[in-house]
Amino acid sequence: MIEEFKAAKSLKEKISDQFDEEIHHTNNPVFGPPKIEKKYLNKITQYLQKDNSFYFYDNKATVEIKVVSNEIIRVRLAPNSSFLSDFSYAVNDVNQHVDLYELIEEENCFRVKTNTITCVLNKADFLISFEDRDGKIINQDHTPMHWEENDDFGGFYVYCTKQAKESEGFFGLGDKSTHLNLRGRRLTNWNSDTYSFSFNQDPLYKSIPFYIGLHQGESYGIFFDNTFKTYFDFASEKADQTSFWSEGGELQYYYIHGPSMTDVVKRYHSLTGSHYLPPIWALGYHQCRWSYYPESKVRDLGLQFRNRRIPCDALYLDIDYMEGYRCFTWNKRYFPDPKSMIQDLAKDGFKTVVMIDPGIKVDDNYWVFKEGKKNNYFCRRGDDYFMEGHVWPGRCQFPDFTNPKVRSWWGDLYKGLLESGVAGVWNDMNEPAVFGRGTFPNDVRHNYDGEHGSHRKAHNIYGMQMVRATYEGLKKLQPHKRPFTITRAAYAGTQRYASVWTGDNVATWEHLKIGSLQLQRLSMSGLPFCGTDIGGFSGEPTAELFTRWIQFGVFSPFMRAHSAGDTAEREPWSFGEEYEKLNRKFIELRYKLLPYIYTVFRQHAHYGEPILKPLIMLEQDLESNLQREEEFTFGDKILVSPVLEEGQQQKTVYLPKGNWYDYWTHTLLQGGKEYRVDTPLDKMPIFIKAGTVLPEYPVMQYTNEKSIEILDLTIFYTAGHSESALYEDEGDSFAYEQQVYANKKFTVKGNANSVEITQEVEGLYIESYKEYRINLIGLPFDLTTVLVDNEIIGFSQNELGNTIVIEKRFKSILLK
Ligand code: MIG
Repeated sequence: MIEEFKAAKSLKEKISDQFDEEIHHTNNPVFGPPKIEKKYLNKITQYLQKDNSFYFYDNKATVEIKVVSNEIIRVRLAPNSSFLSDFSYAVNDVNQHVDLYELIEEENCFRVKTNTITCVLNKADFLISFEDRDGKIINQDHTPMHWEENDDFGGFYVYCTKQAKESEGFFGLGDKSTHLNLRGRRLTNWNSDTYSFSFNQDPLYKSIPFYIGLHQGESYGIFFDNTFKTYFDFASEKADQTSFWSEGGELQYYYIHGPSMTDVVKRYHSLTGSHYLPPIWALGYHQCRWSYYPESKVRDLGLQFRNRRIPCDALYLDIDYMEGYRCFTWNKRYFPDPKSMIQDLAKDGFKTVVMIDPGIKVDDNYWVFKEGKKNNYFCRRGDDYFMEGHVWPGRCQFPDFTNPKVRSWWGDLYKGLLESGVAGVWNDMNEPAVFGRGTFPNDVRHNYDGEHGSHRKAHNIYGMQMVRATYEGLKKLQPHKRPFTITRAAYAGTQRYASVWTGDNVATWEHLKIGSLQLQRLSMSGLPFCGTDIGGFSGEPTAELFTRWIQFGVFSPFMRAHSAGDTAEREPWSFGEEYEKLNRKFIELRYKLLPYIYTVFRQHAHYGEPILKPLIMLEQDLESNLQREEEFTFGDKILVSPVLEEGQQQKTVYLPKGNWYDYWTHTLLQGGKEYRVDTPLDKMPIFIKAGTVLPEYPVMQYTNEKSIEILDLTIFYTAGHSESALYEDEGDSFAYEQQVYANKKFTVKGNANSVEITQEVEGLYIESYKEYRINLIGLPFDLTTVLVDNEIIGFSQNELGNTIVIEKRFKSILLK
């Protein structure tokens, strides 16, 4: 029988006795030091409760089980019973609302229970499992948690091995360039600059140690919050086991309950934060290249967009705008008067986004270097030398972004750029990348917000802390503007500070496919504002490939074309007139869909809804969907299946259950089966969920170019009850925090011979338009009467069907 410890003190005493027994007397070397070997948790001998944390002890190690919310439980292991400090760059909130929790001791186990889940700890072997409310085991240890002392660096290698069920699928883990289902793969998290990476190459730029397991329609998540080099083996080495382990730090993970995959992702966001609502211009089309210079070239680029009537919101300046690649300077030969140039571009509706890298040139005549040196802001090696390495500017030192003082200094450095009118910042090379040796050596020291550590501990969060400094700086310098930042390296939680792109891809059809996998995966891994370099960074796309990539770009959360400097021109018009027309058509589509896209971002910011949902998230109960990876939705209402093959004139598309309308023809299709869809180059398969109220803006050359006079709402009929949202606000300010937004909920109730549409509006924002033009698609009856708030009004017929124009604050419409 287990002896219950009532006071924390007695367990502490027990733990320190344990340490005393282990002291080795070095002046009496009769025995060699103990052999280093893996050690496993043993029989549970004692336990202790402190509020919502429960401690279990096996005479040597202690495990903490903490109830974070009704659906989230955190597990931590302290091999010698002393926990590391409870600090995380990823997690915002470990003390969420919990309705109730309790500990139940049974003969063979302990049960830590909330009203939704139970964490079961076996007394005999310390195996841990998680059960749902019905007692069904969702996830369980295969082997007790284990560790091995690290003789070189101190601390432990830590391991957790769980059972992998037969046919269980695994998803998540960030930017991995492999199939959506990770089963059968072993992957590593170690941020790496991987120019021209290939399919299955690993690791890449980002480390997101979060995955979702899915078995027989039920899912759960595991977030292994450990910033050291981590590994995941998804039934690869052994078909019945999934393991994750790390080279240091603490074995600390969160079990996140589902059973819906979307709920797992939302709950993961409740821990690590969601992406804030970006400025709406960040959702337009962006044009980038390494590099647009000099000034005349940039101005010409802007002119071309406007003359050719191709919408565009942002132009990017890559490293060549700087003086000798010195961050926060301008090359005055290329850009003699950046402020005037940026102002003129702004008059034409272009935002200017500039690159900033972490490497600061070692140059005693360069103010940034001087300030950093004077204040001791640069990273140092184990023996106190400065961390020096070559990057674009030549020999560089690197700010320690894990030091809050350095972050605040770095944030303020943007002052000059913002005064010149720069609207957004692009942080590159922050894995960190160093020419030749790849990244920093392990002995580099970091402040780690006072927690201190070597580069082994800080490597995976270095880029995140850099872009955090950037984000916080922009926010502080321009408190009324939403920052726009983009980063290449990331760790879990980076979505609070930046959008991401997938780095240096290649202009091949295979890379278009990889990009689609990466963006779907990033979206289910908590980094929803993501994009690829449209067209491929290195190499030359054919005209057809570029157009197909633009099409995919319309449904990429971040839509930016980018290319390396040694490639041919890569603008939407670079491939001749025929293709220019096609590219324009699809960029215009992005702008038409902006009110929908913006609403999807709001739903992410507010509720943690993923932006892209791969098909498996929509129908997770169908095992056949485990293999599908080309169809995904953008938000809940638009499903696409980008064309990913050369010369493809038709493609097979699977539509999940429910009814869907072909966006182009308005043909109604029944879901739950596959269709052969025509895919000439001027089309990509796009489907709208039946029941949707889809808002569309008129095409503009950039967001907010004109005030909208009438808003198009297209109602895609279905029988039964469906809801849609529309969110609008000022687009670039924080006025929405004072309720200056218009958040609308449309409810459509369809019957065989009538449709009722109701609108609820919340918020104080006044839209520029006064009316809606409502287009009715797929009514199953001939329209004879339209009642708006109980009054009869007229309707008209156009090529799309029936149309009514009504005042925007209507409460209900009845169609008969
Ligand atoms: O060593 O700034 O991924 O987007 O154009 C290459 C030049 C550095 C890598 C980025 C790419 C960017 C390029 N950069």
